[in-house]
Amino acid sequence: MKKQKSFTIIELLVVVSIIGLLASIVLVATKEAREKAAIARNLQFGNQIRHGLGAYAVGEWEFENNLNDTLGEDNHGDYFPSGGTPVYEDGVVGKALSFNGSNGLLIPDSNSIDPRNDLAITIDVWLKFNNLSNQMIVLREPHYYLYLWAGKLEFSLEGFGCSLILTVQDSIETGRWYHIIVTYIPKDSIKIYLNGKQVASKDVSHYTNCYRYDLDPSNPPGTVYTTPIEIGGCIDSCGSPTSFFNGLIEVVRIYNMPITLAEDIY
Ligand SMILES: [Ca+2]
Ligand SMILES: [Ca+2]
Repeated sequence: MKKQKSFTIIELLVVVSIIGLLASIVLVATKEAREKAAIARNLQFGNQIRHGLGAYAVGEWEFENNLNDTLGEDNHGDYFPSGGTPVYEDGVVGKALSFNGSNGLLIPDSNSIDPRNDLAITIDVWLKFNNLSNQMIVLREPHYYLYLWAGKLEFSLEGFGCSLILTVQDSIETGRWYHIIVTYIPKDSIKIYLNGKQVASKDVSHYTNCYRYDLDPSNPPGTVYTTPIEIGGCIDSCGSPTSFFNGLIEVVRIYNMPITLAEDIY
């Protein structure tokens, strides 16, 4: 008589756990593939902006084992604290500058970092947070500030005296790479893109009566924008250094022109 084959409970559990393990491997592999594809798309998009707006570059700091400006007019960075040694770690595609919560970078004032084109600005940053304390990412007094505040990403445009603040409501996590693009289209809108998605926008077309420091006759040309660009902290313009960034910044690119896009990058 033929003996009927059957699974014991233990065999069944082994089979189920193997299936579960295989499924989780596939899921992880799929998630990793998706994340890699998203990073590739964002890198490509950053390169397209660079290609399109390169002529309007304030500067590009890629932190490939140096603090040099690789696109603007030699607006190279000065490390803070001066005399300190920059630490570079692996980033998204190359090296990233490590910020430990007490160091930062200053880009000294020059005519080429001053605003023009009606204060138009586009900022493109890749970064990873170590913690979610309040911290500055990049700023230029009295023009723009990109920072993390109460766990939310915020951009503030100050050149109007109107304090135009745009907050991203999406949750921010530590240990994850973010590609952030902020663009201000003069007299039209401010937009923030996070990993390819438009996550915040503000219509500013009705802010027509705002005060502008650079148009005030009591501020002669050249006297308004004398500050450095500050990356990773409010180092120079806060009286005493504060709000230091803690994490990695792979690249910062700043342009004096806006980008106009459909709602999402992809
Ligand atoms: Ca880099
Ligand atoms: Ca200046």
